Amino acid sequence: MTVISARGCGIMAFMDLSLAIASEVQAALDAGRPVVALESTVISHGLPYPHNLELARAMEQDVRHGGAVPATVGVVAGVPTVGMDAAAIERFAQTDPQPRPSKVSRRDLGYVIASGGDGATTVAATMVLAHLAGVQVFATGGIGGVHRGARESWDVSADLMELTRTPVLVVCAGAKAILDLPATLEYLETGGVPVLGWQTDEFPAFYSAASGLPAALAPDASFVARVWRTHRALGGAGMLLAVPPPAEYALDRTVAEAAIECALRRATEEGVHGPAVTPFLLAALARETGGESVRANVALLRRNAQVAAQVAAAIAGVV
Ligand code: PSU
Ligand code: MN
Repeated sequence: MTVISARGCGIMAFMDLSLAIASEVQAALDAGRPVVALESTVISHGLPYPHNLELARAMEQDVRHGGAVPATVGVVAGVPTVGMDAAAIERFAQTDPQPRPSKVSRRDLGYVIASGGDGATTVAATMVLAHLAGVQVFATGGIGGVHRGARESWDVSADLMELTRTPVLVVCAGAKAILDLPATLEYLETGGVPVLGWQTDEFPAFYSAASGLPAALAPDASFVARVWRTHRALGGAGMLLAVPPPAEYALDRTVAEAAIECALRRATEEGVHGPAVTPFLLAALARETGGESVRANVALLRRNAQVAAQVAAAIAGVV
């Protein structure tokens, strides 16, 4: 592995892969200072414009306020990038440019890189690139999981598999209630992925704090850092830290559930399947709840960025 300086960013070259790492990110990694990775699918496919752009900027600010360096991850014109610049983030957020960045999970990385396109990385693909760059902590909204009806559709997000193999600590608000949450937790248990709850022993259901499902209570960032180091020393890979959504933005559980039912029905009626399912459901939910789901989504993403910065600082040993 060699590191060559380039315009404003370093290029880390692996055998057949060059990774662009923003110089600020590389400097922090070299000095052992905290870095928090952020994903780009939530920008391109998770939230409507302009909320997505405001959110991308706000999350970077939140990470900085927490004393860490943000690294938004994506494939920019065929270049896998850890620490996208403002122009790239803006392009990924825009609705107009054609073609739009594609949604890129682990299996799609090679294709989008080889074809020189823009790729918005999911949780799985962001973990892959963050880990190659040496970033340990990643903040997102919700991870993908086992979809309802997976027994017929086999729709299980690649995020889950990635957590079982790639050592990145993912800070999230649990998995969206559009999913089968008990089945998602079963998968994570089988895969040896610890599921910690941030100051709670309940696994959050994204739009609301309550799911009735368990998480392992983590009282503070230094505790999370100790669990992480031990998990890694034992040969473990990914780990989840689930943060309940801020109470003032949380959606009422019955309202959320009704909106989800409706969104799922429409997805079935319209024959939506594959990678299109999650973006479709998110957009349908936003309409169903008159934008309330988007406000909740933004609030919890920002909270997760703040918590991730604290945890990254504890892992780096700077607090
Ligand atoms: N959950 C959200 N918002 C999102 C996603 C999930 O609340 O934007 C995105 C993430 O990028 C996640 C992906 O990795 O959807 C999962 O997609 P799929 O279910 O197709 O694996
Ligand atoms: Mn899927």
